[in-house]
Amino acid sequence: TTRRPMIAGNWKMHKTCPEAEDTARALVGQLTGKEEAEVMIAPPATALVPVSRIIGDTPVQLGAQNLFWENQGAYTGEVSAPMLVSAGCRYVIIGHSERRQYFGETDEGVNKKIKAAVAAGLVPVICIGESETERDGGKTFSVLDKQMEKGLEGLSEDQFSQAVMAYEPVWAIGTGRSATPEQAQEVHAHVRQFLEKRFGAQTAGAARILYGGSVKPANTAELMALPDIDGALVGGASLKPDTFAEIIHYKR
Ligand code: G2H
Repeated sequence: TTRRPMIAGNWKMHKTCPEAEDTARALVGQLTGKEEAEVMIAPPATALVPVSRIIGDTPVQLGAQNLFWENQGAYTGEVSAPMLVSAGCRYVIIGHSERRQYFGETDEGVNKKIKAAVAAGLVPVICIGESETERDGGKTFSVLDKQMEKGLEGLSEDQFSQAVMAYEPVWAIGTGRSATPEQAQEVHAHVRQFLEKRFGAQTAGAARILYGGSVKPANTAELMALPDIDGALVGGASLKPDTFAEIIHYKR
């Protein structure tokens, strides 16, 4: 199976509309259109529409950072999957550790969000990861298994088929401390094994598993060289177009 790598930029709560437009424009200017990796950016919700107009039919894909699982209704402050589609999104990040940590997101909520995304035709980028205490306590695999079991509950092979997984060790997020390539590869192989048991060899072999957590130009190539790492979910280093373009062009 050949998996097209993916380099995704999670802008988190950064950039006003004009700042987001400038960044998107500069990023498009840095790309040749012949990138090996698929490129995705996830601006804050307010900037989705203006950024979508700028990236148009360039190779840059648009993603949202979150959604709510109902399509519409009295849910003040929330944004639904069909609304994201109408804003030009193809992807949506679901279950990021910051949402779990600061906004009480649970595996059950993640499960509903994945189903809502898929039903609307969005591709979910499903985040999982262990905390430092969990890793130090030898619980990494059991924590990830539980996140995947509950997060993917009731999902058919067909519903999962397009989904992207993202492994983000919480202790490596925004800390400058990245997982070693060996640590990351070990977990990615485990995630793929889980997917194989759950959905079969073909779907597991085709699934892209991204690594996230202090990815920067200096560590991208060695992470991307590993057999089960199919891309990166980049936070801080995706905010500057030159830096993000360096990551996208990691081979050179
Ligand atoms: C992990 C990552 C992007 P950073 O959250 O999702 O952020 O690259 O800043 O560690």
